[in-house]
Amino acid sequence: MAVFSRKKAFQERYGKRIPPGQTVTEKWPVLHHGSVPKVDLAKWDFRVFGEVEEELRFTYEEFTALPAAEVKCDIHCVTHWSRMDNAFHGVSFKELMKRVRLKPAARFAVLHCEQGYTTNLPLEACMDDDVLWAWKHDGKDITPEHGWPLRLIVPKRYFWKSAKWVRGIEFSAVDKPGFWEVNGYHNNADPFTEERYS
Ligand SMILES: Nc1nc2c(c(=O)[nH]1)N[C@H]1C(S)=C(S)[C@@H](COP(=O)(O)O)O[C@H]1N2
Ligand SMILES: [Mo]
Repeated sequence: MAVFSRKKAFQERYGKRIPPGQTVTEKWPVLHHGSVPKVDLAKWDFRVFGEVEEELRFTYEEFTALPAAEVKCDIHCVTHWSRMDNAFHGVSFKELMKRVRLKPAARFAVLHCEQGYTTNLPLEACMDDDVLWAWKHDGKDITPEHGWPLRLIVPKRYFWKSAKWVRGIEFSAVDKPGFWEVNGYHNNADPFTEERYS
């Protein structure tokens, strides 16, 4: 009964913002493959490479000094939970791209993370206004298990596309399915059409 009425209350509050097959939670579950990396900010860098005229490298200080942006968004995990109204702070994808000179062949992005995790996105999905390189959530530093010191946030896709502990982006002429994408998850990952598994 309690569960049912909570569900109804969320449905009334958020309506069509809840994708099919999702249940709203106020907690923030932790999900990933492998262990939480120990990150030394002095050695940390962020690399831009692949189909670019010139490779770029940022230290943490340089990256976090780029013009900041806030994104308010809902998180939808393929394991059926959604967390509504998250406030992330960081640098927008578009802001970073002002510094990147792409080669004409670049059509896809591969996010490269600590410990070899990757995920892939079409470039145009990355260029959405709500895509953010984030290090704060609801006013506080993102915790290490949620991806500190830097994670990508891609609100319009299931959350496995939101790479934690990200260390670089590769631009590519061809799509390169990432860790979960080669392990049975859908390549596109739109929560509203339930693109969960391939
Ligand atoms: N580097 C890295 N990022 C990752 C993952 C991972 O295994 N490694 N898992 C993804 C998956 S499957 C999910 S559901 C979300 C979970 O993010 P959260 O733990 O902050 O909820 O992170 C995504 N980002
Ligand atoms: Mo996930």
